[in-house]
Order: sequence, then C-alpha cells, then structure tokens
Amino acid sequence: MIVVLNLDTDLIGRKVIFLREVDSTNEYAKSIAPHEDSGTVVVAERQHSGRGRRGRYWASPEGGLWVSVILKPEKHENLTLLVFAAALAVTDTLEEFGIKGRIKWPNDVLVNGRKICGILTEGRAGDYVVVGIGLNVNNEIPNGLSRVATSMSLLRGTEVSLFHVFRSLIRNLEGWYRAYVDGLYEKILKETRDRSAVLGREVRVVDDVEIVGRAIDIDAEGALIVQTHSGIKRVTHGDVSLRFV
Ligand code: BT5
Repeated sequence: MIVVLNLDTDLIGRKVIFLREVDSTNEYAKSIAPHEDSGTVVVAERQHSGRGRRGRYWASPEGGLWVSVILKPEKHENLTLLVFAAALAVTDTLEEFGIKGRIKWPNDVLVNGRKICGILTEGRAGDYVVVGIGLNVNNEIPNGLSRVATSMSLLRGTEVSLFHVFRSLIRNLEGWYRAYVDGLYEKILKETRDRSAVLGREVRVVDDVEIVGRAIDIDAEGALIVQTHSGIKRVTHGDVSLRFV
C-alpha cells in the first residue's frame, strides 16, 4: 500500500510518499527521481534491504526514521557540503529533543560516541541527488550493533513521536538545503567544524592506503585534513572509513 500525503512546506516534503515496507528508500527514490520534483520525500516504516555505503547493511526495523529526499540543485558542485547540510539538520533535530549529536566526518552522527544516524547520498550528475537518512528513533538496535549504535528512545529513556521527529527533520533539512543552494558554504563548514566529533582526535582513515594521524581541519571542499608523521594529508569524502585510534 502506498500513502501519499502533502505537507505544508515550501520545498522539502511538499510531497511525501509513505511506504510500509520497501527494500531501500534510496533505491525507491532513485527509481522515481527522474519524474519527481525536487523536494519529494520517500519514507518507509521498514526497509528489508537498507543500505549503507559500499553495499553495507543498514538495520532498518520498524520504529526508526528511514527517509530519502530527492533534490535537484541547479549546481551539483560540492556534494560533500550537501551531506554536511543533512548532518546539520539531523543534529538540529536531535537538539530539539534534548540530545547533543556530533558529526563524524563524513556521513555519521554520533551521540556519546555511538552512531545514531547514517547518511547515504547518491545521484546522477546534473540530474538529481538522493539524500538518504537513517535515524534510530524508537527502533531496536540489533545485538551486533548494541555497543556501537544508539537511538533517541534509548537516550531519552522513553519513546518519542516518530512523526514529530520526521516533521522537525524535514524543516531543518529545508533550512540547511537553502543554505546550500544559496552558496552559504562557509556557514555550513563552520557549523560542521563546530559540531565535529572528529577534529582534534587521533584517527585512522581506511581506504586503499591507511592514514593515521590527528584530524586538524575540514577544508573548503569538505575534505578532512590529517596531520601525520609524514606530513599533512588531505582525505576526500569517498568511500573511506574513519575510526578513532
Ligand atoms: C551509512 O553507511 O551510515 C549510511 C546509512 C544510510 C541509511 C539510510 S536509511 C534511508 C536510506 N535508504 C537506504 O537504504 N539507506 C539510507 P556506512 O557509513 O556504510 O555505515 C554502515 C555501518 O553502520 C554498518 O556496517 C553497521 O556497522 C552500522 N549500522 C548498520 N545499521 C545501523 C543502525 N541502524 N544504526 C547504527 N549503525 C548501523
């Protein structure tokens, strides 16, 4: 069954497609993106094949917020900043529920060092971008992840209204997306640095080669600057994984 509801928002969420169950809201959003307006939101109660980066699994049982937003910015430059804009919207929403989230470059939001949200941005250059956001709200955290993940209800000690979280997230996404479209890159970068879980910490960046050092900055393009024994390295947002040392 598909329920379509229209919210009174200017851009994001003007149209919301609500699904009880889907493989992945990102896959669904990509399949309809060419024919949808910018701002259409796909949200599902459950995903049976929720995905992280590099085909990794994203646990998506009922009770969490599994959302994908179709965006059609005129300029597709610097999508890393769009990921940051989404992460900022998530931290704003957490704040509204009394939870302090920190952004783990490039695409996670952590609370007390545990992952509460992951963001997966995909798209077709010049055409559309799908920003997928998985936020643990009232859902159970699978056993295998209980030491590394958390949820809003675990942190608050009580269930929270999924609809209120959703509405807040859509509003905040709209605000930060406008900042992105208006080219307020410095604002996005400053807030991302201020809310970073990474800057000043010893990190290990795992890619084709491994980089170990202290994360010292996020540059204008959104790359992470790491001070290593052999000099300064610049790590761009790709499929890298970042661990704390
Ligand atoms: C991410 O990937 O963090 C991006 C996750 C994006 C999920 C959203 S939900 C809506 C939309 N539709 C989709 O199909 N995806 C998007 P990555 O950085 O690769 O992290 C994946 C890793 O996070 C896994 O290998 C697990 O270790 C961990 N993980 C899986 N499920 C989790 C959960 N519910 N909460 C916290 N951590 C989780």
